[in-house]
Amino acid sequence: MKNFALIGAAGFVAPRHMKAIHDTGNNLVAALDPNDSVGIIDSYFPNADFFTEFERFDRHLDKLHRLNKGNQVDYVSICSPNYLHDSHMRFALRTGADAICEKPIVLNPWNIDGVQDIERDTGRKVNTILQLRVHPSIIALREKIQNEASDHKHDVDLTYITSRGHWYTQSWKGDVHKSGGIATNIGVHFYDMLHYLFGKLQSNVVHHREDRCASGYLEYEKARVRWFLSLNYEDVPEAARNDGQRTFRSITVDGEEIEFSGGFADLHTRSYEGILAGRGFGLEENRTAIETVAHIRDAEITKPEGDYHPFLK
Ligand code: NAD
Ligand code: HP7
Repeated sequence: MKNFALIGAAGFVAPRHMKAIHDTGNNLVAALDPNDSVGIIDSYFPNADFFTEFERFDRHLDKLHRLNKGNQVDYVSICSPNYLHDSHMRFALRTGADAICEKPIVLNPWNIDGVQDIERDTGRKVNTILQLRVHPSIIALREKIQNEASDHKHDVDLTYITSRGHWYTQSWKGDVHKSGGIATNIGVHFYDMLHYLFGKLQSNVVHHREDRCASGYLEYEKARVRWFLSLNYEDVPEAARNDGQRTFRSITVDGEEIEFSGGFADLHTRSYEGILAGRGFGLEENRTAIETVAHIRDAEITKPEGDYHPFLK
């Protein structure tokens, strides 16, 4: 049984980490969050220690590491806002633990280099949560593409609409300096997935970019991709809205729909299983996705001419 500590325990995604730690048969020994609304811990680990101050959390983990052999923390799970990830990963590694860090692992590619230095210094490892890589439909599609005899490029349309209310823009998620913006905070999942499926990134053009919606064109070794990403309920297609849906996720490959909108439950637990078995995705595996989002954040907007997504009115 491994010991875990958790940073960002009061947030939206933290319970998925608590469940994954619990369901893989491990123990949460300590949690940190400046916000003390963390009663959810009792549902999984009623004996976990909780800290609202970083310094007390640090002292506690240090004691476990140095004085309490056998009880040291093996993994620090990081669920804090995106711009704090690199700092929290450094803390985890220096504490003598491996890190399991939420996406996006960092905001800019050069942040990866800095954390890699600490990995080398400490001999510890960073793992990331990129749960689409463990989604059964995506794994099946990857195998199919890898077994193809020819190297032709597929035509892919990716539409990812996940409605968020006004709160989103007011929170750290709506602040580009803290979240990286919509393409970094939400889109990173599918840019990573596209790279995982279709190989090296060759071209990255942005047609539209604002706080709640972005769109563009990406070309990979094995695909040409028109993508559209939105947080606006009005962008959910009418038929889906009439079915009561607030989320619309679609990938078509050469006009054929890949069923992947279901199957999102429990992907954190699947990710933890892989990490615990030594198959976690590390810093280097994140580089393409982080380069992609950093470019989308700052790229000049190109006037759409040919390859723009049909939802871009
Ligand atoms: P959130 O705002 O709900 O939670 C973040 C938590 O971090 C808050 O409780 C906040 O108090 C805490 N926090 C802020 N500063 C801190 C600090 N210095 N030290 C410790 N804790 C601090 O956000 P969220 O939606 O839970 O997102 C957390 C992370 O998880 C982000 O990186 C986000 O991108 C990622 N996320 C991933 C998925 C996924 O599908 N993989 C889903 C949601 C969020
Ligand atoms: N929701 C909240 O109540 N609070 C939140 O902070 C977020 C959502 P889904 P996930 O928004 O930051 C996705 O779209 O898949 C509500 C991204 N992950 O299924 O869990 C929301 O209004 C993630 O990387 O959300 O998370 C819905 O009612 C990103 O950080 C419900 O929760 C996160 O949005 C479920 O919403 C975010 C993927 O797209 C895989």
